[in-house]
Amino acid sequence: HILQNWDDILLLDQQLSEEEILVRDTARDYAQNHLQPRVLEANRHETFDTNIMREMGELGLLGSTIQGYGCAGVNYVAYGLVAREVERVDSGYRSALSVQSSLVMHPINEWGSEAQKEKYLPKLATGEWIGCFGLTEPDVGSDPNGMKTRAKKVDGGFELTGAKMWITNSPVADVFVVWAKDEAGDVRGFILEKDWKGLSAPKIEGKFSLRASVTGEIVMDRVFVPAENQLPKAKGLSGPFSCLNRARYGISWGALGAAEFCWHAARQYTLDRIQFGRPLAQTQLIQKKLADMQTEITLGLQGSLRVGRLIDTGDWDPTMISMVKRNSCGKALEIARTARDMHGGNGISDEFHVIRHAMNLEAVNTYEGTHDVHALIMGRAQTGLQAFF
Ligand code: TGC
Ligand code: FAD
Repeated sequence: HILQNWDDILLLDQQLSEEEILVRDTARDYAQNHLQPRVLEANRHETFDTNIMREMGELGLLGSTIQGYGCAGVNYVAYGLVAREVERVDSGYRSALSVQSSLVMHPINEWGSEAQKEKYLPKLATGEWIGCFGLTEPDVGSDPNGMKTRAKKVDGGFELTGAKMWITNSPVADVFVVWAKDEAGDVRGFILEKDWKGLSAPKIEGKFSLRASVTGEIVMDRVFVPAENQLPKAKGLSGPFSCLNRARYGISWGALGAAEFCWHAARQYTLDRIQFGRPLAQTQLIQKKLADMQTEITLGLQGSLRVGRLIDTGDWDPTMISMVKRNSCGKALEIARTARDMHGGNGISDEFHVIRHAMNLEAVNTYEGTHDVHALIMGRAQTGLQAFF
């Protein structure tokens, strides 16, 4: 039999290099042995242990695609495999990894000066410094071009005023990559640091999703930013969007990791649970659900792998990323809800983990471009007509 593992029906492992498998296994070992044991309490009490960043840094998981500056320099397939393993445990932990790597380290590496790279990247790579990314505002989410945050030119730099909302890690961040419009109306990127005058990052309380990840605001009241802290090479929305491309790609793998957890849990639960004198897994309805889960996850992973290979060879376009981000998030959310249902009453207990994944995936389906916004991006690409407004 070629098919050794029921959970790898298209032999994905065969498509990976030795190095990719090594990275994947390192992340899997860490996630299963060091994240899984903490997640229940973290989710219950809405706490994020910042040591996790240091631990990920030690393993080379932060900014892992960057060459130099203490980063591992692996390919985008390996980055995706790591996201899958971390999100198999919790989407909130993958969020922390995505933000640090794709939304904070990537823009500094891509758009920053040499001095900025040398100052910030090594400490972000080890997790000594935690970063956050401020694009969304209270009145501006899907349409970031409408941002109100302003950067006013002053002697020696800029003065930033505005508010960012729903910012992963902002309450614990040392480094803030913030996007603001300058006096000419161009979107520009700035690196701010904790405790600068006029800068605060209050925590958003009461989330029912991603409770193991800390989310906050960024409030800027005439924060002075020295000229050397402007990202010199980013001008226009392509600056923040280039970060989103990478994070969205990682999410396309990550969401499927969460879905795999839910699929495996539902399979095992229905094998073990006897009703009407036989395992639930011996009923047609349950087997159909398991078959649907296997199909969506397996095809989804093939899509993410293909996009990863295209990113690695430079033959990619953001529309492909919209497709896999949208597909993985929508399908994973559906799978998590179905797995929750298949666990019956136990499915609403956090000790079975599926309800946590389902709640997390609600946010994952919304952030980094909502499910419908990605449909509009794809629709625009194939018709040439924009339907946003
Ligand atoms: P549009 O006219 O399409 O483009 C403006 C400029 O940007 C360029 N561009 C891109 N560049 C690189 N990659 C992409 N994906 C790009 N998309 C557009 C474009 O070429 C143009 O450049 P230029 O030089 O000609 O000016 O802009 P639009 O305003 O019509 O865009 C509409 C839309 C819907 C596509 C866009 O605004 C969008 O994607 N909205 C969704 C917003 C979003 O995803 N926010 C995410 C916030 S961060 C977050 O959620 C982090 S959660 C992380 C975690 O915890 O894991
Ligand atoms: P809106 O844009 O107001 O959308 C509301 C609804 O309207 C959605 O269903 C949407 O699909 C729909 N809609 C919007 N436009 C259209 C249209 N033209 N046609 C049809 N339907 C439309 N942002 C950051 O910058 N940094 C972060 O670190 C970050 N982390 C986050 C963490 C969490 C837990 C969450 C929940 C969000 C985070 N975000 C972050 C913000 C996230 O990116 C936004 O929530 C997301 O982009 C959607 O914006 P919005 O919430 O304002 O919704």
